[in-house]
Amino acid sequence: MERTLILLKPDAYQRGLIGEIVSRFEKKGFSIVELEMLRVTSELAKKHYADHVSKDFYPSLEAYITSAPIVAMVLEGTGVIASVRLMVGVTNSLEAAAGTIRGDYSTSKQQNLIHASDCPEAAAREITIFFPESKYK
Ligand code: 3AN
Repeated sequence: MERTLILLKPDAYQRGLIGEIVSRFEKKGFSIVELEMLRVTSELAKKHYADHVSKDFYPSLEAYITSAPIVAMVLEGTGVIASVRLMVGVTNSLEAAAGTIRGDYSTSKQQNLIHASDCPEAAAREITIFFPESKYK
């Protein structure tokens, strides 16, 4: 069974959208197999965003992701990685289609509410970072 890592980022927490977003995935029919609220540290941010650490937007990305609690979860289901990416919408929320999470609830490219793994290799890497003890790695 395929799995993906989801992060509901600080703006989702601060805007009271955690329940709304979790509910979309439950109604779609995916299973939540791990779920935890945590505060991302600078060290954890650098691990998760290893591909972005050298980019000019990284300092503000780290400041954002460490600014308030997040909710990390692992969703399971057939085709869950690609399907969740469709439900999330493209990175720039202004361009995200209506009906997607970013398209419906965000106007920002950086404060875009949610992260979802983009391929099986990323999912395995990211699940290990956020749930090192998980049997679903
Ligand atoms: P996605 O989350 O859509 O997979 P990635 O992995 O390319 O997007 O980027 C990770 C995160 O970095 C994004 N969710 C966003 O918060 C931030 N980000 C990406 N590109 C930019 C950019 N050009 N300017 C500011 N923030 C960015």
